Amino acid sequence: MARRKTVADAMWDMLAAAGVRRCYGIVGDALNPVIDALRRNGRVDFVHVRHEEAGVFAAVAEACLTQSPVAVCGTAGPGVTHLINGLIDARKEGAPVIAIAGDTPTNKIDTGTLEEVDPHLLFQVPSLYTGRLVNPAQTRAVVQTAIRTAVSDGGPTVIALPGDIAGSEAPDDRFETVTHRPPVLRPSDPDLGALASMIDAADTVTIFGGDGCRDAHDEVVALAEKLSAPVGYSFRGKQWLEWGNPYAVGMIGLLGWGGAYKAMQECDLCLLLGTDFPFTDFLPDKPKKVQVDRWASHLGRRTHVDLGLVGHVADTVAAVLPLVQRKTGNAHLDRALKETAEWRKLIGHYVERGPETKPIRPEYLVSVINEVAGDDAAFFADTGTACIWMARYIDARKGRHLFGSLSWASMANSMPNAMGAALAFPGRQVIALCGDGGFTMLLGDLLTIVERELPAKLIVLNNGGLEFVNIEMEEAGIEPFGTKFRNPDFSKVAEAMGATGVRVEDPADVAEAVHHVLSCEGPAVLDAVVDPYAISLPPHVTFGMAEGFALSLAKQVLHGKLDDALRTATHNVRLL
Ligand SMILES: Cc1ncc(C[n+]2csc(CCOP(=O)(O)OP(=O)(O)O)c2C)c(N)n1
Ligand SMILES: [Mg+2]
Repeated sequence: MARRKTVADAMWDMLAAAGVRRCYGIVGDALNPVIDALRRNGRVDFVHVRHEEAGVFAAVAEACLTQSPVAVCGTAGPGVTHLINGLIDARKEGAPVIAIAGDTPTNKIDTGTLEEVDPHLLFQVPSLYTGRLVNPAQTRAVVQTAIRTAVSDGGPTVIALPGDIAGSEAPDDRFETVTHRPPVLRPSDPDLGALASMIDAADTVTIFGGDGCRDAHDEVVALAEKLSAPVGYSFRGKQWLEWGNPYAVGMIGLLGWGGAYKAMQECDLCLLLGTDFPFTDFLPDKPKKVQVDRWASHLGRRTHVDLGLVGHVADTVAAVLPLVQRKTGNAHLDRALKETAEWRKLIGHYVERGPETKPIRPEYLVSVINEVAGDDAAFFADTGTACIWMARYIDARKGRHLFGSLSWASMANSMPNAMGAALAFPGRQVIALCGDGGFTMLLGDLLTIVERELPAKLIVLNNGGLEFVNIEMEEAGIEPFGTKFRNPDFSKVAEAMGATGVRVEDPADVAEAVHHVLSCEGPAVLDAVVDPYAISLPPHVTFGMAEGFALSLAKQVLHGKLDDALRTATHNVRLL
């Protein structure tokens, strides 16, 4: 007699039909019938991770890079609580991650039984939708809602599934799901007219773009060309707007560089395209501002806007482009481009002097990686100083991806992010810039990378401490405390775990070590012993905070005086 479908079978049918190709997690108790059904289904690859959180970071990267939903799982109680940090990251990154949370057997719910936790309460913070599947009759509705919400609203959803329900017979139903392409989304004609009038009325326009420019490169560059408008970008916007764009003028914020900050302050009209940039002190007050975003809730929440429009950036810019007049003056654009070129030269100091500067400067290391890496490499940065080096020294190119825990800013994201990317894009070069604190936090999952023979290249910025926090403390006038630790030789750890391990301590060996690690087969760890006193700034220092310190680096960098800042930093004097 043919085997009857279980609830878990039906769930996997629907998830696979929705494009789920992988499920990361750890099995056990309530999830056993779920994993049994996954095995029978055969269309979803189960990636057994060593820590559920690593599985979610991998899923977040995979989901964001592929724009397809990815599943994770954790089993009742502690297994599901391990998912939480990663799921909040998914929420902040807008990643369609569907969590299958093993739940208490239905005959024990609300009795305080072993490992019991209320999924509605637990997932309240990260999840866009939590369905507790306690009756097989709910199957299609709960799974369908979890899929559609994750994909269309861009974020994590949860299916809480007790083992007894997962293994019970599915009802007669059609367990299919339909997928759709993103709809065209642009403002109404009168609003487009208002946007065109504002653009025409402005002598100088600056564009600032974020992640919403993902599919809008050509449209934004065409608009910049017609308006002679400099184009600045957020960290997320960098990968979509920096390459193939003669109008690109860098980033704002404390990771910022180039002419973007001034160009935004000193224009008549600032167009904020697909950005929810949270560091409000860097957004301009003086010019008129228009914001275009796919999400209405983003409009006007970071800064006042004179016009806020709901739309995809590509659709909206394509629609307004024929309506606006070409601008003739180039002075505004030329100023911003000149300032950007000067910044590039300035931050090149670190690189030029790098080969003879001991200890190894992370700026030099990362710029060598930038040169050696391919045009389609996917880069990941841990929260910490790695983000700064990626923002400044890794060039966005057409085929590259730059990714991190950019809004949740969790540590330990980059190695598992790289794992997710390596699984999703076999053969692609995948490089993680790991903090030594971040790397050791989820180190166990190097074993997963090794087991899967994934060619992820893990660059450990071995600075012997939580350098980012060190700098925060120094900036705040607090004596750094609790930020230093002792590291093992990570190349030996890597070798013991089955990966290639290389350690580099002398700047003269950096180029060879990077070449070797990036070109060897399989997983590799480069243990790079770097200068712990490299300049880096916490992203959340505000103008107010920075201005509290007479010689603060932050203040000087905020005012575009990186060269002065370097001179006042004793550890950097030798670079000048
Ligand atoms: C899970 C988590 N814990 C703590 C923090 C606060 N935090 C932000 S950066 C950082 C230091 C990171 O150290 P490391 O990974 O060594 O990178 P480094 O800054 O030294 O390059 C800490 C503790 C965080 N963001 N996430
Ligand atoms: Mg560190």
